[in-house]
Amino acid sequence: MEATLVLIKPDGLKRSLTGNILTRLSETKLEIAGARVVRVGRELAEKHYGHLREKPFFEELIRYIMGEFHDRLKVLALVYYGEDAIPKVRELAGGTNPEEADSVSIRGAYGRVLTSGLFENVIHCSANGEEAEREIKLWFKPEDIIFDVYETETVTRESVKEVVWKEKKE
Ligand code: DAT
Ligand code: MG
Repeated sequence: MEATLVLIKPDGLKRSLTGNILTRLSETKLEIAGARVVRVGRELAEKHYGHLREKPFFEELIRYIMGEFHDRLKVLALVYYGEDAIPKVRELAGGTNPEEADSVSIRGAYGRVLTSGLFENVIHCSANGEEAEREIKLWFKPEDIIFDVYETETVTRESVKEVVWKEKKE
């Protein structure tokens, strides 16, 4: 059993593809173990795509995942869990370049290539176990996932500031 990270990217959200994508992913029979709507700041974006820092399309990729091209400043982040979760989702997602991806795959059906050359490919999914662990730990806290997909520990922190719901005064 393994976990994989899926992101529905800003183009997927803007074009109302969430339902279609989740339906396609349900074909895998994998379990959704976590889900968050996330506003992606530059720091998170650059960490997520850190392995592509040297690529000529890096800056555009960062702005894309931050939602700057689709006036949707968010992504939907999901953790799928189950047997062979990583290759199952990868296969359904299709190749990185949507023009070369299998036409029945999610990226093949819904992705496109911009004139700049950037691949707007609708979803992200982890490529292998090592990346899945790094990415899931970047996007999720242990408490946001319904089971411990990786080892956890309990630490006590003094004077950590936390935003909580304001109590209503009757
Ligand atoms: P994947 O998303 O399939 O794991 P990746 O990790 O190599 O692929 O790249 C991350 C994203 O960067 C990818 O989804 C789209 C963009 N990208 C990758 N290679 C590209 C290229 N040659 N030209 C334009 N965009 C590219
Ligand atoms: Mg990748």
